[in-house]
Amino acid sequence: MSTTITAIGTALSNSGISIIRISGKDSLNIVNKIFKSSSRLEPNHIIYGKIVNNGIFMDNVLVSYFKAPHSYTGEDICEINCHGGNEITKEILEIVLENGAVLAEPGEFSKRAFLNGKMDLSQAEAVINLINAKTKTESRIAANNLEGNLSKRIRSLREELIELMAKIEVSVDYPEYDYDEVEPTSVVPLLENKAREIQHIVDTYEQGKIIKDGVNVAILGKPNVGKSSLLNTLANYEKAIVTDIPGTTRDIVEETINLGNFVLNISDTAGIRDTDDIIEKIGVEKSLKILEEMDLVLYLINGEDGISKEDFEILSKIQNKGLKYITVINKMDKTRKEALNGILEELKNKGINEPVLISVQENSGIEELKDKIINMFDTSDLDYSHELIITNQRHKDLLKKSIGYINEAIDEVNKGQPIDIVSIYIKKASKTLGEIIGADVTQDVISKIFEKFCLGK
Ligand SMILES: Nc1nc2c(ncn2[C@@H]2O[C@H](COP(=O)(O)OP(=O)(O)OP(=O)(O)O)[C@@H](O)[C@H]2O)c(=O)[nH]1
Ligand SMILES: [Mg+2]
Repeated sequence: MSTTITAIGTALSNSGISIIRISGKDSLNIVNKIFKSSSRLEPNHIIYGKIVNNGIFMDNVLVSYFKAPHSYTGEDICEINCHGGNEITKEILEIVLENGAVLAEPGEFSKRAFLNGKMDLSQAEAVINLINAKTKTESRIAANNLEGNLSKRIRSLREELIELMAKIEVSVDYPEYDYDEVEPTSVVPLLENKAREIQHIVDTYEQGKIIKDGVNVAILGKPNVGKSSLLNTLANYEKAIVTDIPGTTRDIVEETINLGNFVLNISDTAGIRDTDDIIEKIGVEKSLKILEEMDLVLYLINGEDGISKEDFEILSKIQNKGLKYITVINKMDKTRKEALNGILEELKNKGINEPVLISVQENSGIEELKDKIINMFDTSDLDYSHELIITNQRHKDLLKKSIGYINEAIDEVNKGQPIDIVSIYIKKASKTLGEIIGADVTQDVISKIFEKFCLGK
């Protein structure tokens, strides 16, 4: 980290101020070459002056200075607050570059903060989550993790495993001393306990993901059952084309709405049927393919036409994938009572969830449908200011991997293996937990994480 980096830290648009950040050992030198003021720059101070380049006055600015190691990156940092015009901001950045700084890569300030021990990896990831947060809840969770809530838990879990390993190693490596050899079965309760605690954190991911990304929901069903009509009603405007011609929707139509305290990412799909029309066929294939990414499927049946073999085929596909789904019977305004009873009976016999009855045309049953979705995914009773919630897939995957190793350690005990074999898996579990906070990560992982940051952070 011998270079001094710079980037614009604010969004480039006309605004009150823009900030150009400079980090590295030459920060102060560079600024002193272009900044003229009646006062001297002191650490932790911000002073007023002007940027002058080759004798030309450029802008009135405020410059702050943070001396290493007491700064965001742990290096010397200067920040120039200039007027927030696109041109002047870019010009000052150019001048800083001409005077010896190099352009920072996305996330490089935070990467340096991590490498200099100013924050751990999960905290750095919380920074990007805070920047990208779309809801208040998401911001609170990111802020908690930035404060180190996740780090603290991971550290304490890891320390307990390391302590156990130390006890085992002492008893194995120094038998001449009077340490009792650790009996393999004696470590099982602690391991089981840790696996449970980690699983508890993993379980928060489902809610965390909903808070962060919303609920992905697909409206599926045969052609002409009213899928696009339902999308339009939920969205409150005519997003998708609706006609009485089966096969109207060809490609996936997406819309995002707020429901309860989360976001619904709705995909209206092409009605599923066997067709020779090549474009419609591709649409039908897409409808089935997107199931992979869905948290919920609304399966629509046209009550007027009744339920068919194809409906059951698709419903059983949804069930086999273990997806959450709601069966919806639409066009209740046109559905006769006996026909409805027949459909209800058939659904019951096939073990399919009890349907919600709606008529998009008459706007009936829609609120009931919404309530049902809210109840399925509601996170309002979540105490996110106290509870630890994870929203990063990387964290979830590593936590699950560490549970896997703990379970392997328990298996070795059950197989009657000696304690030093058991210890190998405990070590792997602790190493895996370490990757979450960046204690045991490769350069590749670090680069991948910081690439996702924006420029200037
Ligand atoms: N009577 C009645 N007609 C409805 C209702 N909902 C939708 N329709 C009509 O059914 C027809 C088909 O509606 P769409 O929303 O285009 O159906 P779709 O499922 O998207 O059809 P595809 O895109 O072809 O798969 C249109 O003429 C709608 O006006 C309803 O609740 N009652
Ligand atoms: Mg449609």
